[in-house]
Amino acid sequence: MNTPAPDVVRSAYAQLAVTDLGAARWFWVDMLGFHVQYEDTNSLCLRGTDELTHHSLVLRKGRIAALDHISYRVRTPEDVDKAERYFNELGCPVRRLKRGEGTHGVGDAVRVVDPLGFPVEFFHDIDRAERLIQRYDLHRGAEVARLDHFNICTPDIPAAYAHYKSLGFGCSETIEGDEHELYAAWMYRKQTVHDVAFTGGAGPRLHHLGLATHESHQVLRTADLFGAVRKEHHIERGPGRHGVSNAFYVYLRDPDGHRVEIYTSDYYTGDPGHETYRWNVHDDRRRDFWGNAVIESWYKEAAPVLDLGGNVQPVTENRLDESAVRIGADGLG
Ligand code: 4SX
Ligand code: FE2
Ligand code: CA
Repeated sequence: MNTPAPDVVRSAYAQLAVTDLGAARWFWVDMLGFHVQYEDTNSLCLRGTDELTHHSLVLRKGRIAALDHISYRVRTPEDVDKAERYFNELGCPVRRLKRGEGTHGVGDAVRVVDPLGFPVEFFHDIDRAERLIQRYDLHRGAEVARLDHFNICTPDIPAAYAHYKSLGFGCSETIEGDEHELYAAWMYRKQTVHDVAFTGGAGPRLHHLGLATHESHQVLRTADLFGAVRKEHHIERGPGRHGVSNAFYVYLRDPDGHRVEIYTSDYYTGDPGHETYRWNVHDDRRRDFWGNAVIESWYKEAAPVLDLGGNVQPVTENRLDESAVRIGADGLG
């Protein structure tokens, strides 16, 4: 394709449809410690302690629990035009939204259904927010600092890799079979392990949102907090240490089943020529560095995604099933 790709800065926010805004508020605000930046009867705009833009998570009331869209910030206003041309040229559904027509706090934006079937937004302009980094008096719960990444389920990992590669993303790590079949990949624009990662599975579906905390004790504290209020069933996997990314993690499910990862201590990827680190799918340490098994729900369950008209996108079944690999930390067998 000749049309230049937009210059993506980072994964910026996700908008989730939730069925009970009050229950979602308990989970994301009271337990995880997100700050409420804006609120009306149908939605909440939330941000972490380090975020200087209006929100990194939007919860809006919906009939079913689903991903409304993921959103990337681009470097300049002209990159929004580039995104519009780029996805038009790919033949994708594209919609331009002026300030006030889309999500609260966000300016001129383009929403597309990308070639993988995901609802994705690109914007540059967004309202600024007050610095809360040192407002320790306001930090609560898991003390989430910022959005780190999106993890999406797709049946065709090589196609997802190729699409994001053409959008200018680097690849920090992969999981590969003996013949280098691609089971999973972690790709970035900002200088961390990832802005987006692909999990093999029926798709398009949202696997999880990754939220960064500063320190590993906040991951442990998160698990302790859910145990303390007898809500331990919201803890799905971990705490543990990932092989891929080296991050310390715990996965939780919100009241609608949306999965979130509390994530900390990955590494810098910004040097030119940063090399991809390739894990073999049989390496027991790849998904949990201590070799703890991944549970089945983590592989199989994910949230539906919506199209630009708010309807659920149909899914395609996956090709390679990592959970069926007999040796390894996934150890379902
Ligand atoms: O399970 S993995 O160790 O492969 C992994 C999963 C690594 C980093 C992540 O953010 C993740 O969700
Ligand atoms: Fe993750
Ligand atoms: Ca094991």
